[in-house]
Amino acid sequence: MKEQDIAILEQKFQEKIDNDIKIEPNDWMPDAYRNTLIRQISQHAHSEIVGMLPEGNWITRAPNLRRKAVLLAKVQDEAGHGLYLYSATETLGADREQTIDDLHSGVAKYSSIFNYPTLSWADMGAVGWLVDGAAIMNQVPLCRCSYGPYARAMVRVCKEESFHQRQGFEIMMKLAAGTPEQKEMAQDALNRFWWPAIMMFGPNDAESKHTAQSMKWKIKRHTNDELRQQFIDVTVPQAELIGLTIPDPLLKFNEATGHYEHGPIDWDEFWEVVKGNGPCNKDRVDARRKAKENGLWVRQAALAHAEKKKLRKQAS
Ligand code: FAQ
Repeated sequence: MKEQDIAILEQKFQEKIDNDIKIEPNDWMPDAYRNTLIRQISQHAHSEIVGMLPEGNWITRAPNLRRKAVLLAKVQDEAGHGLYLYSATETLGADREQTIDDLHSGVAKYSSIFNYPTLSWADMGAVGWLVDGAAIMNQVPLCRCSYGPYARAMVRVCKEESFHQRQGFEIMMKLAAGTPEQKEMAQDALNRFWWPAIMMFGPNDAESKHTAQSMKWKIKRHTNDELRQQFIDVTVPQAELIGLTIPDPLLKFNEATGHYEHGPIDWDEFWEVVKGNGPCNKDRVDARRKAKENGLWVRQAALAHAEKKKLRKQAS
């Protein structure tokens, strides 16, 4: 295609975006837009799937049947989210197996938060309250993403995440109102998960290499720092309500701006975790790699069954 023709297509594409018309799989789109979406959506899918591991760790040890059933359902929801998102990457022409192999080989990223261990039952509360809470803050605007299949997948995902956030908060609320040991457990979980949850929103705006372009394409509707601030503003009063302390001595409410100001974020820790050097990176990727290897016979059996069914149908 001539350069001039591409320029016209790009202009029409941007006009559609500026007018809030969704881009659908068969529409023309610039390669860079397609690649940005494949990168973000596949990393999002990997996060959902790897995100099952820290909570899956507690299913067999949930304190009662009700908690076990709820946690099991939540972890299963995360698997569903991963599957919608892998399907969304396929609408862009990505090969699902390749994207999964990219996770296993370390080429593709997934959210830094899932490289922290879940050491106590209270961590199930902290993950639901803070991690799902941060995920919703980031994902509600994605329901208005310019790419149709991603935006539509996010509508259901957000409904489920909001249930997850409430179940996490309810665990924390109960523990915080329990015995001194239970309250201490809840506080300890908050101490360990607060800063990693703050980091989930990604590098600060000055360091974020993709935000400007992604906002122009309306893939992202807010910057990383805007969403991080919204999350802090919403979450601090929730902690106060249940009598827990945010582990940030510099946190203070600014009457003039109506926002909380927070202490410095340890970006060295964030980048170390993103690079693969967090406390659980190796375990997480190993677990996913093993799941693929151990599930090979199931995939082969399903394919053989489908093939047999097809042959039987052709013969009849
Ligand atoms: N961890 O230029 P930016 C969940 C990377 S789902 C690791 O700002 P962008 C559900 C980034 O990829 C949680 N890497 O990038 C659940 C880029 O590297 P690249 C996941 C990170 O894309 C709950 C580089 O840094 N949510 O929790 C992180 O514009 C409970 C520069 O960054 C999504 O994926 C990080 N935290 O903004 C499941 C939502 N942050 O790719 C189980 C969709 C940044 O060039 C239990 N994604 N990086 O090699 C997004 O909204 C965006 O991709 C951001 C990053 C905001 C994550």
